[in-house]
Amino acid sequence: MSDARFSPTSVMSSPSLPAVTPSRVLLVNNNRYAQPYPVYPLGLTYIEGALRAAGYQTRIWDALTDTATLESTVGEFQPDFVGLTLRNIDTVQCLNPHSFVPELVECCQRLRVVTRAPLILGGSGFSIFPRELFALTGVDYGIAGEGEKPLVALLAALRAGNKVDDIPGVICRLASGSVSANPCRLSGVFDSIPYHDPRVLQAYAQHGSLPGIQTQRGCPLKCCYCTYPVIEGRRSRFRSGEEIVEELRQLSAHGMRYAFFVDSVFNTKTSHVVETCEALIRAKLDLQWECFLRPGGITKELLQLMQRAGLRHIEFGSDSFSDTTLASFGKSFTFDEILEASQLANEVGVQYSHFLIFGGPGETVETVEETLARAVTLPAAFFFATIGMRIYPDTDLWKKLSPERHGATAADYLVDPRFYIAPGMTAQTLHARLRQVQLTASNWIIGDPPAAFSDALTKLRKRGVRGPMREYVDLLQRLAMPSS
Ligand code: B12
Ligand code: SF4
Repeated sequence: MSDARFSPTSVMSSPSLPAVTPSRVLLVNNNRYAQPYPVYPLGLTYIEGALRAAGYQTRIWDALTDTATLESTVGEFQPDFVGLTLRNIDTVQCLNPHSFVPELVECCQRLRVVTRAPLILGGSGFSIFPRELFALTGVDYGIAGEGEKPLVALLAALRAGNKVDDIPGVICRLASGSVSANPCRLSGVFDSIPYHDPRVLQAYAQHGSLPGIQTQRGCPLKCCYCTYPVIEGRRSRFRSGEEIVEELRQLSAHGMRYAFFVDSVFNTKTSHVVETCEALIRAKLDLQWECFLRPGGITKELLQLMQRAGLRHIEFGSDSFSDTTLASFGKSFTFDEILEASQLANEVGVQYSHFLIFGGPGETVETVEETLARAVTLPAAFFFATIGMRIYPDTDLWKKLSPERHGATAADYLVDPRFYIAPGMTAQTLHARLRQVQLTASNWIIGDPPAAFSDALTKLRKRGVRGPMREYVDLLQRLAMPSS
């Protein structure tokens, strides 16, 4: 494949490839982050499924689990295109931030040394800062938002020498040298079928990862900090119960017994939960799962149905137990609903955790104390606490703060993770307060779990122990608790 054919500045006049030319696409996952456990590259499985359906040969190179180097894989596979996924931009730890962008830039540079294939970047992290990451990494193309159809369209256009600057979500350099970024156009339906490469799936299972499944895309709600509607769109698109069962059946056939429903919120629509769970009950799969739920609109009957369908653990995206703070975060429920959902989960015997954000807009010392006092009233609950609110472009928080007015750009917020902390508190004072709580209660994790906890969990998982992290937390966190 000649260099000129795919050079980013000449795509519009490139000659077409003969139709018989086989095309190989290497898919690169550079995510080595293993907190809270290594996360299976689900986005790439959907991309791989779409590429295979379109007749491409594919291979995943995974930084965490591949024993072959990136360079030797490129040498052996000889890709015509390389697709890279960027999931995490940084660790989202206000007190100890670590950006993954330099590692991605280095990965692109390594690829440039060993291949002339065009580099195409996508993924959830990329979709939050597409123009900025496109510029920083120097890749040839970017695709923001869901990637299956746009990537297949992009590769077809490149192979045919056609224009690419009208494909939804695509970012590219034009012949003039300027950058074109097309608006994302989401598919009306969510009908993608992932391809689970047994090699990658098993390697992640060995590392203690829970395989993911997505039952819907999009979130219509408007929490002030949230990037999910930016990544997936605001319009919900649901898969049918039968499709979901089919995908879980595939995972089950690969020996998976526990899965993670990665939907931003599984219960955006009660009828979707009912349809999915009824299909799962009919299918009698030997598989349990966990999911994110919003606390509003949960009934005992719904929880029992979910439990019969395999639900073992709920992660509530509650954010705060203070109604004042919930309202200023733009949440659509109140503490009474959180309490009721927690009590119901406890009553029917489903474990649950609450994700909390301390120090966001509207937070005061009083609301922090209100949240801590109310946490004690939730039966058998577990808490994951984050300090500060990461500020992302295109969110209500961004609009409210308008960093541009103060001379900052989105690029500044990409390379240097920035967090909102409400007036009257600092990340340090919040951390000190939460540490006081944690020292007397083993059901709190602040930020990432301690390294010793993650190591112990990985060892358990390697011995075949599966299930939600929460089940080992009481014991393991005591083992890992720092002495100070
Ligand atoms: C579920 C989830 C989790 C679960 C994962 C469970 C599991 N077993 O899989 C848990 C809770 C463990 C988790 C942990 C973390 N998460 Co998380 N998580 C998510 C969530 C909600 C869904 C991810 C997902 O699987 N989506 C489904 C797949 C199919 O979509 P996708 O990966 O985006 O892929 C699509 C497109 O992006 C695109 N695409 C993907 N790759 C490629 C490649 C190419 C070439 C192309 C063209 C397109 C393309 O096409 C795909 C199909 O349409 C997202 C938010 C969101 N709505 O996206 C956050 C999200 C990915 N997480 C995020 C973060 C930060 C984390 C943590 C660092 C948080 C922490 N401090 O603990 C950890 C890191 C984990 C790790 N080791 O990597 C951030 C990442 C961006 C950022 N801000 O840095 C997100 C976006 C949320 C946010 N805050 O904005 N997470
Ligand atoms: S935090 Fe959850 S409910 Fe709120 S907008 Fe984001 S995905 Fe939707």
